[in-house]
Amino acid sequence: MNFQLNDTQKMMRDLARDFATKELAPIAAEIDQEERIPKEIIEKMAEIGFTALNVPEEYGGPGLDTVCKVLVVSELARQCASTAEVIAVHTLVNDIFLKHGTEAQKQKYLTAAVEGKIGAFALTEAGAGSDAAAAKTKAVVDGDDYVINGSKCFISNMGPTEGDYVVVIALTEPEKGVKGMSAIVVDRGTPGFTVGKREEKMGIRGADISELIFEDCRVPRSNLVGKEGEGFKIAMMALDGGRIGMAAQALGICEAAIAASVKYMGERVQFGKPIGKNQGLQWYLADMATRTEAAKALILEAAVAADNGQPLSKLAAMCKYYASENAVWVTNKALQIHGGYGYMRDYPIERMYRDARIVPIYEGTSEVQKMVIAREVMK
Ligand code: COS
Repeated sequence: MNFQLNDTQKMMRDLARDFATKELAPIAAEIDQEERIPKEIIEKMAEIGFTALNVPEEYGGPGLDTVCKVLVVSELARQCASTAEVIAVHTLVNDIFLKHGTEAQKQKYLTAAVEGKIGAFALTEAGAGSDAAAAKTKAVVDGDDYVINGSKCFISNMGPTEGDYVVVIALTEPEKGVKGMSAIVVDRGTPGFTVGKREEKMGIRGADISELIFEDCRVPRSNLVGKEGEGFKIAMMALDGGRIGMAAQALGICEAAIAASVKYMGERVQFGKPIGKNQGLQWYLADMATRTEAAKALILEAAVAADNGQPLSKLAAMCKYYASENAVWVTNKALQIHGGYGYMRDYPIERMYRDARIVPIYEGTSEVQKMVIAREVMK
């Protein structure tokens, strides 16, 4: 497979690298400690097109491909995994409207994305994590409206004041189970929709992850995204694409951890020589680099498949599984290379280690990815 980047892809990678180095690197530790991404960062990302990466030109976006998304998300994650998470999830939401939205929804939400509004996607519930089909939130038809009742948890891109709209997966025909689920968009501020607890997390602390509560939340039936009963499939298709974004986040964290390790191995002197002279640590580095390069190849293969409209589930699950487990492994090794200093907040490796730990969990655990992969392999 040819992974030669075209000029647009190179330009987006360089743009993201430049932005992340200048705007995110100086405040990444602060974002982590304050548990907040400054509003100006989102505004600046909107200005250079990162909130609308996959929005077509007719709606005011650059209409970029999945490879560009991978490059941008991984470059952001090199400096700040929280910020990368916002763009990865938001791009997934754009994708839902692109693939399933009505023209009016595209006009409204894709244009909003260009302006820097941020979207969320709500599938998970307290009793429906890996078993997404067990979701209980209901949307009952009442005249021209849906009335939504239920709650969602661990929802990215929705905070006390951040996040502008959310695509909610709810049962419109509960008796049909998974085939009775529908996707419905709800705007912040809709009566009956409140953002509950913002989670206090181990890593990606700058990113909003919250509980969403729907109490007799009334939205017009025109807020249905796709057809009634297609919600679960829409969610699964969105997650296929989303998982490539999460894998890209993992990749960026790995690349940053490797760079930090190389730097530290050159600086740190023990037993009268830089620790990088020790073959044991060089072998750590060799494994970290090899595995990360393999993850990158798998991610790019999945991204190219997405762009070519090829079947995605298996490759998306493989790259998410491999890259996310690798991020935990690589940051663990990088922390070990840093020794006691790696455990301290003075060095960014401590944050990378915590940030990496979520990736094998969200948008489908590694165990779910293996279910998906095995099912596809056995077909
Ligand atoms: N694309 C399109 N359709 C899909 C699909 C995909 N990737 N995956 C499943 N479907 C369809 C199936 O084809 C099936 O429809 P048909 O009966 O018409 O064929 C339907 O959806 C149900 O699929 P399945 O029987 O595989 O559902 P399961 O309940 O067994 O669940 C898993 C499958 C485990 C893969 C799913 O629940 C999952 O991904 N869980 C993790 C959820 C997750 O990632 N959550 C993270 C948070 S997101 S906010």
